[in-house]
Amino acid sequence: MDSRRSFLQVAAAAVASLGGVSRLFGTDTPPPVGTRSTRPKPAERSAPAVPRPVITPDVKNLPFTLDNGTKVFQLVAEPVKRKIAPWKTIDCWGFNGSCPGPTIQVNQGDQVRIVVENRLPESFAIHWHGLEIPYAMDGMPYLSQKPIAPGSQLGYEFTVHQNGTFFYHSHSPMQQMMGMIGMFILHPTRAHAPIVDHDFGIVLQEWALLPNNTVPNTANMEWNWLTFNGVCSPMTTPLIVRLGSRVRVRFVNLGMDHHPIHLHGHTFVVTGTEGGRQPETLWGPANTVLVGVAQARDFEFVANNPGEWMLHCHMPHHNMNAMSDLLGDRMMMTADTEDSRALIQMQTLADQVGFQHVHHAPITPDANNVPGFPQDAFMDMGMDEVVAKPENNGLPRNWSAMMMGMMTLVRVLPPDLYELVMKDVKNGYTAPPPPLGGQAHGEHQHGDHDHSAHEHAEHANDEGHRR
Ligand SMILES: [Cu+2]
Repeated sequence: MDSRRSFLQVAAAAVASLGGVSRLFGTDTPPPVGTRSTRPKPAERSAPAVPRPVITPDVKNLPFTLDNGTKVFQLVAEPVKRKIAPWKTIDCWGFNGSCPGPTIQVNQGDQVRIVVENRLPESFAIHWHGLEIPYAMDGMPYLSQKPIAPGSQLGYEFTVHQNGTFFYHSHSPMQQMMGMIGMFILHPTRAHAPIVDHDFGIVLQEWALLPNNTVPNTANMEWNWLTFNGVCSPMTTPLIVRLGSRVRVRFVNLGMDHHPIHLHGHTFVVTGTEGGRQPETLWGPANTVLVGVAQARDFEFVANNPGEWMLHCHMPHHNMNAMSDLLGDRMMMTADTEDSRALIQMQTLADQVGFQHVHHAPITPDANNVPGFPQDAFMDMGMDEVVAKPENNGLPRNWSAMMMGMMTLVRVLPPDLYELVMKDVKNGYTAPPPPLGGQAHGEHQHGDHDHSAHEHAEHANDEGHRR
């Protein structure tokens, strides 16, 4: 049996079984859960230490050429169309066709030249956030330089002597809120101990988008679309890690709000800030880290607990989309409505994208008579097919139903499954999501609003919903 088949069989069996994903990992020899291993073993301290490249899911790296030892990057500021959700493409600004801009990765001690070209309709300058570089390179319009006019370019050149998680951004506030930010990773000359096996970076952004409008309202003070690396969950690409590995995740925030980032199932230590590596004496245990505006936070943990773990901003409205009342008519009503009306809204959305609206979790027969209903009942909207990609292979059916806004998964996979998923990623193989459970599902559309709440509840139970 080839490995692809065996993986799919394992995954399908796991999804079919009650308890779903826990079966995927087996229970014979559970690894130690909750153990903190922040102290490196002696062997790790002396190991050869070339830092691993950082992976920024859904955002590419900026390539460079070498000019007599100088790393030369071409950074192009331009309008970008970014699909932030399957039914929402926005007109933002970014770099090299990407928002956030592509990730720049260099090594401590590198001589770097970044040629910045302006293809925007207005002038701008670029600031290297946190970098200790000559004043002339600081990117302050009218102070350290003239603004870069549309159609022109400017080279910034400096030597990096720091290491850590930094970012670059336009120094003009409205341009920032149009998306003009990117990660700038400065790798240390030797990897920090304990050495990490996986290193990820995520840019936090929020957007104010009026209904049926594609241009962010940069002057707004409330936000209705929240993104990790430019996409809302479930479009976010999961972080795939091997069970037992040490993982670093880096966050940067250039928005108008703070984001308490929370990881399920593990305890981490904050090992770095926007100022670089923190001394080990400051590594207190945590599972949530507040990433304030203009800040960076790195945290590390040992992925010793197998599962599909959520990593998300814990601000309730930040792990949802389209929640704020930007016009008189709310996009999603959470009060003064009832089940069938709420479901029509969701079905309308599902029809736009072209996916089947999977039925929501069970509700009581008298739900419509309970003040406050519905709250989250109508919001689960599985769209596994629409967001299918190799990194999602093997996830249980309808996994995407409650994934929204600033959210992703850390998939802590045992070695065999890890290898299979990574092989799929390498080969670009997307497994078809498992079929919907229950019969006659396809005929049961939410557009039929004469279904009673009782029928809803029964049907949801038929599907063997996980919740
Ligand atoms: Cu948040």
